[in-house]
Amino acid sequence: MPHRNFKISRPSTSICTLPELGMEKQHLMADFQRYYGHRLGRDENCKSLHYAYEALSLAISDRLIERWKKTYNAYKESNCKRANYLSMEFLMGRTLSNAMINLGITGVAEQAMYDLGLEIEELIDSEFDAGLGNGGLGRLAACFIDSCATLHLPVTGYGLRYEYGMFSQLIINGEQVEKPDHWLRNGNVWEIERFEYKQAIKFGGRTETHIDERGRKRVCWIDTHDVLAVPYDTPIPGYQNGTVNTLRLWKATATEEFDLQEFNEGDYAEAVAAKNSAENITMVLYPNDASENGKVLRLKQQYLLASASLQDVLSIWVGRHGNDFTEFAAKNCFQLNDTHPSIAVAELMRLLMDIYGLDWDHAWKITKSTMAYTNHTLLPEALERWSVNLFRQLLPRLLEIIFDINVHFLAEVSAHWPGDKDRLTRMSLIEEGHEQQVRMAYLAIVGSYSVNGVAELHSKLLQQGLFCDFYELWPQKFNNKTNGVTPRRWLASCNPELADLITKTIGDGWLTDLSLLKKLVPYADDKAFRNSWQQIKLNAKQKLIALKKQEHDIDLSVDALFDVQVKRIHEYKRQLLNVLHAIHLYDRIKRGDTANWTNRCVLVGGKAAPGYFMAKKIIKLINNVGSVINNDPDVGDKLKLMFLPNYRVSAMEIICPGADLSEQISTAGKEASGTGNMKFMMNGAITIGTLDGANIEILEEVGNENFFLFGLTEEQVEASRHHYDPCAIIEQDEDLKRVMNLLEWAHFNQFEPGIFDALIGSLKSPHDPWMTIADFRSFVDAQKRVEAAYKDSERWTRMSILNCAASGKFSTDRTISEYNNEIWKLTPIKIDNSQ
Ligand code: B1H
Repeated sequence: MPHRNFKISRPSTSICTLPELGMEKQHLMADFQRYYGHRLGRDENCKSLHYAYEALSLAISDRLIERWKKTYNAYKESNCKRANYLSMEFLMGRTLSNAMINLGITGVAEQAMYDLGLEIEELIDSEFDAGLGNGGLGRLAACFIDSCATLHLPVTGYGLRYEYGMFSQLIINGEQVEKPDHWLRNGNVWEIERFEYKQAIKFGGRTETHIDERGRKRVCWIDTHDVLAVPYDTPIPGYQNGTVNTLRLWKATATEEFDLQEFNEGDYAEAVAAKNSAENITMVLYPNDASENGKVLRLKQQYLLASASLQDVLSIWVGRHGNDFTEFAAKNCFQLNDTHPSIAVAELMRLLMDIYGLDWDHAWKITKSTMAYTNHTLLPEALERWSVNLFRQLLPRLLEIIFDINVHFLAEVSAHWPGDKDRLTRMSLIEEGHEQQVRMAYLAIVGSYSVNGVAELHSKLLQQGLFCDFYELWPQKFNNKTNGVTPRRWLASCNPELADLITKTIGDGWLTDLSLLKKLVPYADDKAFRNSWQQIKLNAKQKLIALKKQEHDIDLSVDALFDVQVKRIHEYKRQLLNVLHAIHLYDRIKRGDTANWTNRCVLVGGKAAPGYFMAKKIIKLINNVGSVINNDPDVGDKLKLMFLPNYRVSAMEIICPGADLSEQISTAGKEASGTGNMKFMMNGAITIGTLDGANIEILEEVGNENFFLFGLTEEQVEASRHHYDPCAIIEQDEDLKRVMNLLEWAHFNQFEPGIFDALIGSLKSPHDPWMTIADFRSFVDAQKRVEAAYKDSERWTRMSILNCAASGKFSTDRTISEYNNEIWKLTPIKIDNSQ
C-alpha cells in the first residue's frame, strides 16, 4: 500500500525531485564508496576489480539518469517530431569511458579513483564489450545514436537484448574456435528494465475476417502463441550537452497468460518449457555478417523487434492523441537499418488497420511517409528472402498484408509500364520459383519514402544495378548518406594523447565539428609538431605490442611499419591478397632480395562466420604462413605476420591508434562503405586501398599523394570478368608464380596435406568473383610505394597528419546531420541545464 502522501505526478514535494548530483571529486568518491561498500557489499579484501568498475559505473550512471529524465520531459513537452532507429544490431562495445567523456567527468573520475588507490584504466578494462553486432552495420548504429544525442536530436534506438553477443574467438592450432559470449554474466549496470512498457508479440495461429459495427471488414489474428517483449533501456549521452537519449533493447519472455493456459491443462512441464522457447528468441545474435540466415528463429527475432518497437511508439501516440492519427506521420519516422527490421512495413499496416481501425489507404499513406530504408550491401547472398510457407506458418496475418501491398504495388507498375510482364516479374515482392519467397528489400523500398546507400559509389550502384527498376519508377526516393564514425570514441577516447595534442594545437572545437581538423594542415610542415605526432604514434604502437604480447610471446619492433587489416573475414575483403603479399615478401627475404628493406609487421584480425568454410580456411592460412615466417631465423625483424584473435570494439580502440598502414583492399564494387577505413584515417594511418566504398571519398579528401591507390576499378572488374584468366596472369608474373608455388607445394602446410586446396583453387579459378590475382601486381607495386614513403619518416609523418586533418567528413555528426536534413527533418531540442 503506498504511503498516503506518495505523489508521482506533482513533483513539487515528491520523491521524483532529486537534488542535482555533484560532479566534484569528493562527491564521486563518496558515491563510489557507498556503492562499493553498501550496495555491492565489498571491502578491501575483495580481489576482483569488477566491483570497483561496477561501483564507479553506478556513480556515473546516476549522473546520467538525471539528465535522461530531463531530456525525456523536454521531448514530451515540446511535442516534437521523433525518429526511431530500428536495428537488429547495436555494437556498443564498452560504456564506462564513453559515458565519462560525454559527461565531461573523465579527469575528475581518474583523480577520484587514484585517491582511492585505483587505476581507472584497469577498471575501464574490466568491462565486457556489449558485442550485440557483427561488424560495420552494428557499430554504425552505435555511432549514429552517439551523434544523434550530440546533435540534440530526439532519436530512440530500438534493438534486441541478446543474452549472448558476438561469439568470442579462440585460435587453436591456427583455427578459429567459437566460444559463447555471455556478456551479461556479471549483470549490466547501465540498463534499466522497464517491465511496465512490455508488449505482447503474436506468432502462429490463423486469421478470421469479421464485419464490424460500421460495416467494415476487420481481420482478427487469433489462436496465436504470444510472447512478451520486455524493454531494457540504456542511456545514450550526447557530448557534454545535457542530452541523454534512449537505446531500448527488447528481451523475449513468456507471457503469464500462455503459462496459465498450459498449466490449467495440467502441462506444468510444458508451461515451463514454453518459457524457454520464448526466451530463446533473444538468446543469441546470429553471427553471419553479410550473408543470409534463413532460419525461423531469425524471422522471430526480426518480427519481435519490429512489432514491439512499433507497438511502443503507437501506444505512446495513442496515450496522447487517442485514435487520431492525422498528425502521426508529421511527428514520427522509422529508419530501417538494412532489411532486417523491414517486416515493420507490414506490421505498421497491421497495427493501424487491425488494432486502430484505419482503412487501407490511410494506413498505407502513413506507412509510406514514416518508413525509410538504408541498404548496406550489394552482395546477393546477403539479400534477405523469406520463404512464403514459413511466413504463412509463423506470421499469417503479415503475409496477407504483404500480398495486398504487392497487389497495389503491381497495379502501379502496370500503370507505369503497361504490358511489361518482365517488369512485373522482376519487381514483384514475391519471387516465383520452386518455392515462393518474399523479397524483403523490395518490401522495404515499396513501403518507404527514402532509400539510401552508405557511400557514393554504393548508392550509385544501387540505382544503376540492384534497384534500377525502382529507381526508374521513383528516382526521388533514392539518396546517398556516406557513413561516418563518432570522433568521441574513435579519436578522443581511444587516442587521448593524440586528442590532447590536437586540442592544444587547434582548440577543442573539433570534438563536435570534425571539419575543424583541417586546421592541422599547416602543422604538417612544423618540425616540432611532427616530432610530437611521431612520438604519440610510437607510444600507441608500444601499447599495441603489449596487447599482442599477452597472447604471443613474439617481440615486435616499434620501428617496423605496422600494416593492419582488421575486419570480418570474407572473400570479398580479400585477406587472401594480403597473405599473398606477405608470402611474396617472405620469398624476397629468402632469396636475398632485401636491399633497402623496410621492416614490416603485418597484423590481421577478424571473425569468420561459423559456417563460412572459406573464411575459416583463410584464418588457418594466415596462422600457418605466420608461423613459418615468424619462426624463420633468416627473416628476423624484417617481417612478421600475426593474427590478432578475438577482434572486437575494445581491441580496435587499441589497434587503430597504433596502425601505420590501413589495408582497405576489397574487390572494387563489393564493400558498400567500410568504416574501419575512417577510424584508421582519423588516427593518422595511411590507406592502401582500392577504389571501393568510402575509400573513394577518403582519397578525394586526402589527395592522391597521401593515399596508396591500386587495383581495378569497379567498371574494370565488371568489364574483365568474362575473360578473366588468373592462370595466365600467374604464368606471366615471376613473383606471383613463386608465391603460388610455395602455396601449392605445401610449404605452409607440410604436415596437413591438402588443407588449402580450396583456397588455391578459388584463386586460380576464372570464375573467382573477387578476382584476387588480377590485383596482385598492382598491390605489390603500391606496397613498394608504401615502403619508400615509410623510409622517409618526416614524409610519412606529414602524410599521417594530413590524413587525420582530412578526416573531418567522416564524422557521424556529418552523416546524421544529412539524415536529419534530408530524411527525418527533426528539430534539435536543447536541454536546459540551468536547474
Ligand atoms: C554490412 C551487413 C550485414 N552490410 C547481414 N551488410 C547481416 C548483412 O546478420 N546479418 O544477416 C549482418 C550484417 N553489414 C556492412 O555495413 C558493409 O559490409 C560495410 O561496407 C558497411 O560499412 C557497413 C555499414 O554500413
